[in-house]
Amino acid sequence: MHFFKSAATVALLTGAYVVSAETGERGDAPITENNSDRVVYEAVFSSSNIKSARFNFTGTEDGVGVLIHACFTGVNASQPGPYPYHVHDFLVGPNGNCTATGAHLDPYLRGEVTACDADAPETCQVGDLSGKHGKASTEAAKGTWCTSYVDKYLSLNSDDEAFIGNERSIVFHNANKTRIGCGNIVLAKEQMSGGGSYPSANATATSTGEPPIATGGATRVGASGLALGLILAIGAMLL
Ligand SMILES: [Cu+2]
Repeated sequence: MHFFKSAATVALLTGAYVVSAETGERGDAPITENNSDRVVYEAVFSSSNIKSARFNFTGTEDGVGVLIHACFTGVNASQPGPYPYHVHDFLVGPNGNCTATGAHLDPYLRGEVTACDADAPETCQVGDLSGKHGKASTEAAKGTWCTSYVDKYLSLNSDDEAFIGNERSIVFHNANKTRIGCGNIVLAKEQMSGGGSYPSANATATSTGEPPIATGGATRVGASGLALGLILAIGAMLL
């Protein structure tokens, strides 16, 4: 066990050494904790340039970060891709006005000047989802394109500066950064029953319709975590 810990420390130090320091005025974004997988936020929207965009945000089994599922359907083929998308500061304005959403969620004041380095996501704007996890594919102009990932820097807790539930929105852009669709992030489900903070993987974390949700993903994470644990245990015995 000691060996693995040392290796991890070396990897961390090496990583820190090569990463460029485009950190926020207020420092790097901290990894968030206590994000319950019984809480679900959603953003669903359409516009003249995108038939539908659906986001589902939920906590994770271990409470670290936020699990995101997103699907984009029917982007107008005249809009150049791939498509950046972000969590923005404010709600959508009257008549679907995306300009009203303001800038990207950036509680650590990192700014826009230098592009996000996906290899150092803690240095990126918290709301820069496509910077950290990749832009939406042009496949979304031919049909539906979906993605799924855990973002370790968003929060589902209202006392966290990276909270996405306090009147935030999602904005979908074309490759020229023009805002071609936007929608508000709203609370879809909050299930507080049961004893522990982090229920088992088969706990209900469903929502209305697509995209398909956390339950399966959380189970898979659990299974692979178990497998990893076994491999580490066997490795330790061999040493
Ligand atoms: Cu944006």
